[in-house]
Amino acid sequence: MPPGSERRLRRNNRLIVGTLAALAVLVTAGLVWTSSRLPDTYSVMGMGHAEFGGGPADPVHGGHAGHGWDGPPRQLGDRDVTGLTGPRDRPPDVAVELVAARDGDRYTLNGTTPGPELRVRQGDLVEVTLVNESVPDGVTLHWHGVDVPNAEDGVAGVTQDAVATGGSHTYRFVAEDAGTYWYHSHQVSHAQVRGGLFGTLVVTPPAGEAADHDVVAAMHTYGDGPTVNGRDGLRVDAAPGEAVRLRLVNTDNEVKRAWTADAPVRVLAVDGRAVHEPVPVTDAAVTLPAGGRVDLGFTVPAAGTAVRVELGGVAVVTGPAGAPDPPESEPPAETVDLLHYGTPAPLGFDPDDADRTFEYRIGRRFGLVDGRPGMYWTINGGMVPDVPMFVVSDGDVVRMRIENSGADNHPMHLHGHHAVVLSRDGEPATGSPWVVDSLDVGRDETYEIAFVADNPGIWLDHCHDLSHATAGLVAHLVYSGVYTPFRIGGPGANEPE
Ligand SMILES: [Cu+2]
Repeated sequence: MPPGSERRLRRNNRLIVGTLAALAVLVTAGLVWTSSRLPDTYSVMGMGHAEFGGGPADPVHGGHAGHGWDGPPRQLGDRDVTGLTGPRDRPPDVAVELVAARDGDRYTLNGTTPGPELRVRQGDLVEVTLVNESVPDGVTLHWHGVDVPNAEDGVAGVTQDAVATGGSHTYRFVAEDAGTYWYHSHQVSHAQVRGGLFGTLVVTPPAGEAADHDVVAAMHTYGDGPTVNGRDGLRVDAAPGEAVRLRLVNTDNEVKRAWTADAPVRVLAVDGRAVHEPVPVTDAAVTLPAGGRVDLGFTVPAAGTAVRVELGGVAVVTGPAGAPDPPESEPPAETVDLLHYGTPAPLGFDPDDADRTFEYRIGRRFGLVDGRPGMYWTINGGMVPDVPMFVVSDGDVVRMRIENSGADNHPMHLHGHHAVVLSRDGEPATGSPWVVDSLDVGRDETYEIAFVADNPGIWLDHCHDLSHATAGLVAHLVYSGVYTPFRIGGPGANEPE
């Protein structure tokens, strides 16, 4: 062989090897990309991996690892979500129609945002008919903090199909627990909630317990800054000596603080659950996680001055008509620590005798989801769709340790249940039972919570910073034997986050 052709051959070989290597990289990247693609439609029943928390496994949710999750579940459960409804066999005590509409980035219910304030009495059977007039992506209503039966929970693709334009859906539930709640769409919620598709819901206690003034204040940021009930401030006329219950609702994605320099306040309730023996505090703020509620109690000063409750850029002023607005006050350095506020009371169950114990460890890393590279949240090390499905049985006492090692806070919201906070960073709770449905887990914080699994269904357990939820911070709690026929995507174009 002439020396020149040997060189050419070596060159050609190098070229072939180089081409094959480049091809291998491309094919690998392509496979990774393809395997990260989410199916157009899938069931949350089949996604991720089941965790049993030390309790018995369940054949319906038997430890699968994401294989075939775009197909039907391996075995149908004996309890279909659609059967887990509120009472259908008697007339409602309260019937409301809410008509959803979209105009640009703004969403309304019955022409307003927030939607109408719903006030019902404890024990009422509530019927709400949601009509979608003009929201192209479809809508649902989730009753945030109300432990409704699963079929009434309003999560697109999990408990129902999103209501398409021109359609309607009727929700029915008994308002069993007095307290402050809110409702919002759980379809494309990161856009719809921020854009205004929400309202407040108050369940009033039996007569005799009411304050002289019972006021709801929804704290919401639209495109153009903070508002209270959609306005730039709220004024309530109240005489000296009168008692006020101010129900704060944080409908934003960020944690909020509220405070006043004008009167001692008591934290009467958190997330719709009464605080036991709340003491008056001065010079301390209360915090509200995204989605959380706090009821403040105070008395209009005998001197006839007004009380200005600061909500961060907006305020609620309560006082005699004509009394001047108090000046704005600086945020106090102190914050009411609910871990030690109020006094203990029986929980009604023993968290030390748990049937299941789960970890909910939140992290963050680079990855591909649905072919899109980016930073994504992880739960127990897995990235969506490889997130845990926490499996419980009816009546279980459940403990959960929520650990946040990320650089951001996460307002964790468990649907369908209230949980009691046991500890933060190992420090035990010593005050009133601190009962929540929305708990802000700050950066590098760890909380232990416990609850009783007393509401069968399949429930979201997710971050209520809805921009985090869209980036994968969503897991599910499922009861043994429960099955949902609904699917993410599909004919309903369901997209809960
Ligand atoms: Cu978050």
